[in-house]
Amino acid sequence: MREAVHGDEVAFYRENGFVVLENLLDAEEVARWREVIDSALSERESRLPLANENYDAFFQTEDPYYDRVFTQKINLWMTSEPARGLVLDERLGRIAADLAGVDGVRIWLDQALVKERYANPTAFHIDVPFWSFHSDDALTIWIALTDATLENGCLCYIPGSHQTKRYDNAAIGKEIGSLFDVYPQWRDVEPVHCPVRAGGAVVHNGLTAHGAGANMTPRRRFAMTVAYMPDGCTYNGQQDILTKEQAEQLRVGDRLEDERQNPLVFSRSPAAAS
Ligand SMILES: O=C(O)CCC(=O)C(=O)O
Repeated sequence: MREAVHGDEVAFYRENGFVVLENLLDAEEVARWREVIDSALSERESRLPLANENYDAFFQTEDPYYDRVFTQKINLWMTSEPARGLVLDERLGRIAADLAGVDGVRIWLDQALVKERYANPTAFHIDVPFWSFHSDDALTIWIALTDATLENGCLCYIPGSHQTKRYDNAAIGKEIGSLFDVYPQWRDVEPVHCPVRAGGAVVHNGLTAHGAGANMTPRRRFAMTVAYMPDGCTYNGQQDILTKEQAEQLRVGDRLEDERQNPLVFSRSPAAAS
């Protein structure tokens, strides 16, 4: 695994809100990730670690269109020991912290996102407004476990959109461009498509507008993603992927630092790391 990001990658990321990291994993590592994540997926029936009734209504509602955007399984690190070993890798956390320019990061969530053969496109959206904290520095490392191509739905970004720093959003629904009704200033910005070979990754800021095309091939596009929040983020009152019980116990402004839910993956502080 690549252990570091270069200065020009950091500069590109900060300016554009995304960056492509080719060869993050080598071929052996890709094979291992694919095997581990495939097996974690087959052991997991529900989208989240517990049964649906423990979560927000969104996760209990059937939506046949959304289900055909991707197969989405969240927080596999909680239900698969081998997946935990891969997802909570400190080297990925360091890359996240270096790109964001923060001292430490906690995991917010992981997601396997499998765009099945002939799956629907992913409508443009931004990520942080869905989540239980506000931060301009949260980010996702999206790792391609199969080649992600223009034909099968590689990611696509509106460059510089993270600099708007607003938390209004659009649903990942049938209208792929409804985010541009919320942010008309982005409608005419040329999107940047980011094909990436298996083992490569794209990293995007949680406020960067992004989407993906349909999978127009008879093969699945397989990605594993890890989303990080800077250490010190606080609860904003949105339940998102937390259980009802967790949400009831949290007050707006509480730090999200429960090691069972949001472990510290990387920290520059020797005290926190020990
Ligand atoms: O994989 C996709 O199609 C969308 C990914 C995405 O929205 C994300 O990782 O934030």
